[in-house]
Amino acid sequence: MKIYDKICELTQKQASYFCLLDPDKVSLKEAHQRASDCQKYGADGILVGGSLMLNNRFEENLKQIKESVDIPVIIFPGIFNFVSPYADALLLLSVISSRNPQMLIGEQVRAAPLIKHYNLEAIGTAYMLIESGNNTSVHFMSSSMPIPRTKSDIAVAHALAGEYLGMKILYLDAGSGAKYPVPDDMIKAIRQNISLPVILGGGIKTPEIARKKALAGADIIVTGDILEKKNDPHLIRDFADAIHSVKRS
Ligand code: 1GP
Repeated sequence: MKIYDKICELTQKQASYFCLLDPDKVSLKEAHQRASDCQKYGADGILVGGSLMLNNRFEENLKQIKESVDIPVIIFPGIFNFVSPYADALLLLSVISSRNPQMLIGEQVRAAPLIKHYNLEAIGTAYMLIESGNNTSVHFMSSSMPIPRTKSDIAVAHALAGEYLGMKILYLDAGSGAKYPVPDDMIKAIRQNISLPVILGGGIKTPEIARKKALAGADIIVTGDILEKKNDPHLIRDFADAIHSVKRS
């Protein structure tokens, strides 16, 4: 079964929880334990990636993560140096909130031949960056202006464009370590207008906030930064339980 189909199946029943592991922040020694904890404590999938690549551990790290779990391991590329065969799939992001051609199509053209070479499942993803109250790495690295947090109408227009362009998933991101996550009313407005699965991340600091975002209509909630800061695997369980309590049917 394709990972995309698994995601659709999973999110039709209840909201889902993905952990983000950034190879720049996870040492090779830690990779196995961190990934196993994600699965053991209830995550439905693992995203691997970040805005930069500060060392050459990415591929080895990804391989260890993949070998440690049965849940989907999906590359979440800040830049497309992150293409590797040691994953179940890759989110082929186009930063549709940007007007920077490199992030809209340039990076994807660089990545496409390797994706083909590795026969990797690429999931076309409409990625929208939302104002977060601080300057996150992805804001800076993508040289793009985020959508203002009070402008749900602009966000809906972008989301509709992503759906009409045939993208398969929408990723709403305030950026890793965001001061404020994507607002509930923006999520609700998008949910009322599009049918694509919605992934939401950036600045989700507590299970209660995660649950609220799922209730507002996000299908998959992602946490990265808070897990690194707290370094407590039981927090994964708390996030998973809070998110899974939001049923869809
Ligand atoms: C960042 O959406 C992810 O792109 C996760 O954000 O690291 O703030 O949880 P955090």
